[in-house]
Amino acid sequence: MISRIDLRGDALPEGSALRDLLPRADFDVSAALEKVRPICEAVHHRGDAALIDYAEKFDGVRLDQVRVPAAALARALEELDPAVRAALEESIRRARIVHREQRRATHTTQVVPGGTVTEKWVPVERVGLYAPGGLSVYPSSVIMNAVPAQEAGVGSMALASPPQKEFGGIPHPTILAACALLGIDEVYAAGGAQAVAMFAHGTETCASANMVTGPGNIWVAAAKRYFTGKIGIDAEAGPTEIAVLADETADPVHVAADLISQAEHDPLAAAVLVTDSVALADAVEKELAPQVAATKHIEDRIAPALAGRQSAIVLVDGVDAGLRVVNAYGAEHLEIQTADAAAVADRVTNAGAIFIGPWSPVSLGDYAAGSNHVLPTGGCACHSSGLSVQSFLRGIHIVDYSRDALAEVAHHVVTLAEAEDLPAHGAAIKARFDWKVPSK
Ligand code: HSO
Ligand code: ZN
Repeated sequence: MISRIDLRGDALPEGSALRDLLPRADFDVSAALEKVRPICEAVHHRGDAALIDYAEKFDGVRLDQVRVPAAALARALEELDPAVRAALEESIRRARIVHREQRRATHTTQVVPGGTVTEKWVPVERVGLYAPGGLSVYPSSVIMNAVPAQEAGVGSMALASPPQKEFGGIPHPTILAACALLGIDEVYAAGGAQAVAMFAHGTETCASANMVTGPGNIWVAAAKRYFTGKIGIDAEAGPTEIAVLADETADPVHVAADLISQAEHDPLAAAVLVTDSVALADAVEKELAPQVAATKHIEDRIAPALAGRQSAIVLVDGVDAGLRVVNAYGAEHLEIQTADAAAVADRVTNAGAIFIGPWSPVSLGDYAAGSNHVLPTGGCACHSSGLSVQSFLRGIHIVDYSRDALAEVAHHVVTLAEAEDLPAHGAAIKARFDWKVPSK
């Protein structure tokens, strides 16, 4: 059901050589780029008409309009199961507690007397949020995208999600209900690359956005890449990943359940156990079969995800070697199920999010820890972080120097301008001092 990679015995290789030994899914966004190009161009040139045509082609439903009427949002909230509503509200409440504290204050640094640089943090003006509607209808992801944007102070936010034939062409009702709970009233029935194009260019009914965030399939990732530079994006989210670093103290029942929990997302999802305990590896493997058999999405997602080349049990010599492996891997989610788990977690340098000990499973973080579940995949945790308030802010430097403060540094500016053969730069300084640069 899951393969083994035995890294015991020999010394572990360094850096990317180690990473090459570890399992990972293929997620070739560049190959999808050419396919999304005509879609992006059609939405640019034909606007709503193109969106309506693509809804018919890809989602099998002919829309009268792309904008979802307010009444549909209100109805979705009214008809939402009260227990789901309570859980979503708690998830929103906890996410707000964490993300509110990520706000950044304006900060002024006095560089020299009379010379200051202030950094002020300004939210992106308008954000387009994407919520998938295929394998994954995740109102929790609407929360994880919207809350940091709202706490950052983003003034305008719209959401797009594919039209669902069985609901008469509106997006899935739980997505609409989540929007209503979050106060998002601008919602569009548009999916895939065409939804990203709608936000990037704007159409007759949807104003263009400065940034597009949210999970999606490979077409959404390719469209995000296509528009990068024109708009900001969160990340090109690939298939989800869980790595568990565990020793003989871990409970194999928990470890197996947690590996399966993320395999449930996608046949390309990755579940990786890194352990120095053969006894634990055997026990987890024994646990997997009955636990998989007892769950729902077996054939279509969990079994292929666990059997895929992206998943494995990796055997190592000790927790230190395990740390080297998980740091080379850079998992989206990393659980530490070892003795003294907090101290081990302290030594992790590459991960999207870390979950410490037996009572902090990834599922908790997916829904209700307060942390964000939009996290870097595919090893991007080695250079990027998950979604946060910071993702929606721009830091703007404000330079304010007095005459004396400029005079004090003028000769250095002129010298560097001359060294770069840019005399007009120096002239802009000299002109302010009657062309006689004060010397120090
Ligand atoms: N584990 C996914 C998020 C999610 N899980 C949504 C359940 N619903 C990526 O972090
Ligand atoms: Zn999940």
